[in-house]
Amino acid sequence: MSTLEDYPKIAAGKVRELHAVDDEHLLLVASDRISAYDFVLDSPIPDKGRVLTAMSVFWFELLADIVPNHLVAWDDPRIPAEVRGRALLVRRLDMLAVEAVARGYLAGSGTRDYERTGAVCGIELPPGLVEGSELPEPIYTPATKAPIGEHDENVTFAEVAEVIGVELATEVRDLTITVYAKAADHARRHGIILADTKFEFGLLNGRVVLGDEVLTPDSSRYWPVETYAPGKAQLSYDKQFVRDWLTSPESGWDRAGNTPPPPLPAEVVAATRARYIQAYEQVTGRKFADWIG
Ligand code: Q0Q
Repeated sequence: MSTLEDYPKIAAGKVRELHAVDDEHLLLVASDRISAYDFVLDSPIPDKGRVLTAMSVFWFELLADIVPNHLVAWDDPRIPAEVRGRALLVRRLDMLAVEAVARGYLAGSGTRDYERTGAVCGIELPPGLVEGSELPEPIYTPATKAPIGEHDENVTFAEVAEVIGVELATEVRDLTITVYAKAADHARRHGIILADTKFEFGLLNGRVVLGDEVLTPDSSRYWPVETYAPGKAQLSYDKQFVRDWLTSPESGWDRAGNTPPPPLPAEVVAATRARYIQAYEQVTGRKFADWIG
């Protein structure tokens, strides 16, 4: 049985790592770290890595009829025991240099773009939309990959086409919308609004393949249907307990300053863990207790 040290780390994000297994395979490892307000918090959320890995597996399976993916295995002798359940053995892809973002609702940078220009990524939207509005139909708002800690920069379809060619840019755009629409429909029928998501695609033997994690609360905005109301910032399905505590007087933290947030109280950690598990079980209809690791 291998250990993680056998696999050189080739990339690291705020809460994930990528290791090389062999010429054809990588190991995508999810940690229990959580980020909020652009900080990685000192307090890990137990099982967050396993829940989000299980979520990606569910979505890859549900979407396999409309998009090929890079997933090889989640329970395999090549996956070290120390990360079993929170690591995916994946095919090595030639990643496309675009963050393929689909938006079904107005939120975050999209709202700021819209308020300033009436459009998002150059896509004109009808007047009168507000923060949280459902869009008439999902839109594709690609972005360039930013270094860790910086925000991706929204770009137009034409700018993407300049980098990867119009044919690939078109296929990535169409896949992004189609895959998002199917996932958002499924989630909504299970009580969760998938407001937007970010996909990463790569090439394998000339085919466009879905890579990275997919449709997790780290790569998507998950909103509870029961509290959804356009006209204000929506509650986060998974991070609201963390955000509320950090911005409460109890934490003593000044969000406007540049100091790192304090550690989370045990009850906020426990409640957040429970929310990740609840999101998984609500979306997949599976029991998290049945997941490996
Ligand atoms: C690849 N990433 C993401 C990342 C830092 C993950 C490169 N199958 C693949 C994948 C995947 N997934 C990648 N490259 C080649 N083949 C994924 C953005 C970055 C930590 C974890 N970067």
